[in-house]
Amino acid sequence: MTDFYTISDLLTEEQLLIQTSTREFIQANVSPIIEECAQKATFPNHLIKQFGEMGLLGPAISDTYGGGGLDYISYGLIMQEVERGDSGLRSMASVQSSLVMYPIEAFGSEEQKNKWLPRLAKGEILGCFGLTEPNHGSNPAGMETKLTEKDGEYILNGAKMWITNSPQADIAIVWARDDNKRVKGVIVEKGMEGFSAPEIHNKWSLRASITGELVFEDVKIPKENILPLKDGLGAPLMCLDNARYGIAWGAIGAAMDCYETALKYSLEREQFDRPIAGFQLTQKKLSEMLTEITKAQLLALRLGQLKNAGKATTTQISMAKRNNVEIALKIARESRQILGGMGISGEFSIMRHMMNLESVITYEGTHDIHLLILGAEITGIPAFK
Ligand code: TGC
Ligand code: FAD
Repeated sequence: MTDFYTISDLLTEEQLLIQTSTREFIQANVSPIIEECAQKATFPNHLIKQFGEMGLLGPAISDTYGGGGLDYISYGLIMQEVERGDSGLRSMASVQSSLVMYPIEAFGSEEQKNKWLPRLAKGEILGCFGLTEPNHGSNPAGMETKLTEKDGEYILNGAKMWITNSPQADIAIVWARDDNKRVKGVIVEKGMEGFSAPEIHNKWSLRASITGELVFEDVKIPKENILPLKDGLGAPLMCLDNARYGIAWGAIGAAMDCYETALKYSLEREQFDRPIAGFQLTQKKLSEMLTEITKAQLLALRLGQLKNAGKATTTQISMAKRNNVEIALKIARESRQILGGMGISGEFSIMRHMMNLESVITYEGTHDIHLLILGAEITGIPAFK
C-alpha cells in the first residue's frame, strides 16, 4: 500500500477499517474477473448487490434512507479502493451514489426518498444520470430535452448520450427544460412507454462498464416523478460536485495499482544482468510517480476535510479532479513503459487502467473545462461564456 507520507495516521479507526475491508473485497471479488469482463465488454452484474451488501452504494447518504451515513473521507477511500480494481466499477458506484441517490436525497420528496433510496443502497435496483446530450456535452446549459405540461400531464421528449449504466438501469435521473425554460430533474422508470436506452458499443475505454443513450419519445411522466425541491442548472451541477469529488479520490486508486505493479515488475525483471529497477531512468519514473501520488493523496485528504466541513467549493473540486486524473493517466502510461511488451498484456492491469482513464479525464467535465473553471475563478472572467 503506497502511503509515503503516512497519511493513514490522519485517518480514524473507522476510516481505516472501511478502506481495508473495501480493498479486500475488491481483491477477492473484482480483481480475479475484471480483466475478462473488460476483454469481453461485459459488466459483472452480480457485483451490484454485493456492492450494496458491502455498503459501497450511497455510503454518504443518510442511514435514515438506507445509506451508510458515513463522512466524505470514508466515501473517498471507498472510491479509491474500488477504482484500484477498475474505473468502470467505480463509475457504476459513483453514478449510483452521487448522481442518482444524492439528487433524490437532496431534491426529492419524502415519498421519493422512501421509495427509491433503500433499494438503490442495497443494489436491488440500478440508476443512471442523464445530463449530456448529443449536441450538448461541455455546455449542458444548451440542453434540448423538454418537459412540457399538457392538460395536467407532463411529457418528456429528447435524448441523452454517453450515459453510464443506462441500458441496465431501472431508473434514470434526467435533466430537462420545462415550459418556463427551468431545468428540472425527472425520475424516468424503465418500461415507461416511449422510453428506450440503447447501448453504445465498440468502446476502447471503460469496457467493463455499460454505456448507452436515453431516448424519450412522448414519455408520460407522473407529477410524483419530478424532483420538487430544486430546479435550475445548479441542481445537476451540485450532483457533479459530489461525483467529481469521488473521482478525485478514485483516480489515485488506479494510479497506485499501476505504480505498485510497475515497482514489483521492475524489481523482478532483469536486463543487462540486473533488475531494471536499478537503472536511473526507471528510478526517475518510479520516484516521480510516488511524488505525484503523494501530492494527490494530500490534495484529496484536505478536500475531504473541507467537504466534511461543508466548505469544499466547486473550483477546489475541479482542481483535485483535474490534477488527480491527469497524474493517474501519466502514471499509467509510465508504468506501461516500465513493463515493456508485457505492459500491453491483459495479464497486468496497467493497460486497462490507462484506457479507462482516457474516459475519466473526459467525463464529469473534461480536463480543459476544469482548467477553465479554475481560470474563471482566478480572473473573474469565464472563458466559456
Ligand atoms: P453557470 O452559469 O456557472 O451556472 C448555472 C447555474 O447553476 C448554479 N451553479 C451551481 N449551483 C450549485 N452548485 C454548483 N456547483 C453550481 N455551479 C453553478 C449557478 O449559480 C447558476 O444558477 P442560476 O440560478 O443563476 O441559474 O453555468 P454555466 O452554464 O456557465 O456552466 C459552465 C460549466 C462549463 C462550468 C458547466 O457547464 C460544466 O461544468 N460543464 C461540464 C459538463 C459536465 O461536467 N458534464 C458531466 C456529465 S455527467 C458525467 O459525465 C457522468 S460520468 C459518470 C461516471 O461514469 O463516473
Ligand atoms: P464536447 O463538449 O463536444 O468537447 C469536445 C472538446 O472540446 C473537449 O476537448 C472539450 O474540452 C473542448 N471544449 C468544449 N468547450 C470548450 C471551451 N469552451 N473551451 C475550450 N475547449 C472546449 N454524461 C452524463 O450525463 N451521464 C453519464 O453517466 C455519463 N457517462 C459517461 C461515460 C463515458 C464513458 C463517457 C465517455 C462520457 C460520459 N458522459 C456522461 C458524458 C461526458 O460528461 C461528456 O463526454 C463530457 O462532458 C464532454 O462532453 P462531449 O463529449 O460532448 O465533448
